[in-house]
Amino acid sequence: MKIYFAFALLSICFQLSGQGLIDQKASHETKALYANIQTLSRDAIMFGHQDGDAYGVGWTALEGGSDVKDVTGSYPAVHGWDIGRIETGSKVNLDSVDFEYMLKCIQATYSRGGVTTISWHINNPVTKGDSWDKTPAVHDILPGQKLHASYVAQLDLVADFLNRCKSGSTHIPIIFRPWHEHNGNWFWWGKGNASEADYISLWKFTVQYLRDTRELHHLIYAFSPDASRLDEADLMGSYLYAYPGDDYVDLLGLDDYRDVGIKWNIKSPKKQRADLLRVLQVVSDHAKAKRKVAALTETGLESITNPNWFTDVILKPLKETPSINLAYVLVWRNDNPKHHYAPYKSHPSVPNFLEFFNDPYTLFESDLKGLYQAR
Ligand code: BMA
Repeated sequence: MKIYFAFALLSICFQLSGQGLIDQKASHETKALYANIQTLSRDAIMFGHQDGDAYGVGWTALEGGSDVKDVTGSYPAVHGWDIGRIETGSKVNLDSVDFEYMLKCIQATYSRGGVTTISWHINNPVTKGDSWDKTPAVHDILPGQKLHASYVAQLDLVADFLNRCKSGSTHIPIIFRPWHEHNGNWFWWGKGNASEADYISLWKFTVQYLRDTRELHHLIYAFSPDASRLDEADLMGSYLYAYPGDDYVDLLGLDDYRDVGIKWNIKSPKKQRADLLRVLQVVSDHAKAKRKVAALTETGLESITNPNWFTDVILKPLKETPSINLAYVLVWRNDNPKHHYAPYKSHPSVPNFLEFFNDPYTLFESDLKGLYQAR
């Protein structure tokens, strides 16, 4: 009897501590990562950077290179990549990152204890144009439709790459974030270019194919609407536009460039701060109610024109609002001096970024311990 109760208790504890993963066969490391980032989000946030290991301002494909590491001495905790163009058989992604190089970086990240997330700026399957080609295409690639077989062939290329994300015989857990910013109208899978029902079908098919058909069990699926298209009067309802359901999403994300100082937002910094916190509170609360993880999956101020951006716009507001619990905040890529979101050596925001780095609330790769081990 005692033993039975001990087991029951253990299983309840297990359920309470992050049983949100939609893949019942998720690998040990994937389950551990999910539970651990959920736990750490209670009093800290990991810092992430897109493409940061492949190039930065003034350099490209330098093994071990990273603007963030140059400035702080540590890699970011979260390493973002994009596999757009992999579906065409291209050897490089839409921003010229070599997929073999990407794979090596993903393996190196895992061996150091860091986290990898992957988005997918997939080309338009109807026109072969890029993601921003708005020609309707979602319906055509659904099961039973005329381009379905070619979509499956493309998904196979994605699955092949994800399947190669291994360290020895262990698959490296990946936060996979397809079909992002779908409530905006700028991508072919976005609102206005695809129906809500078709978007949901596409999401569900994609998950089922990768998880059940291709049997990939190292993926954490992230949903990430864009803040700029949410309805102020109905944040939660509009956030859940085209939500595929709790059985198809692990991580509730938000891409928010609007509330962090973007040029066209004429609201005062104080109002933007309030807007950012309000929407993140909704996402965080929703994740908690569903026992899932929340994150600020994309943000940044292009060229960091406010040198105190990292502490004033991100660190202080989040740290001062302990009810918002996010696993990570990821800033976009460092392409050139006019298009970069993390500092590089000699950038005026460096002292402020070091303050951000040194604050115990922010986690960089050097702060991470045992994320892939169950606690
Ligand atoms: C955008 C810009 C583009 C890039 C795309 C995908 O925000 O950075 O230059 O091609 O993301 O990474």
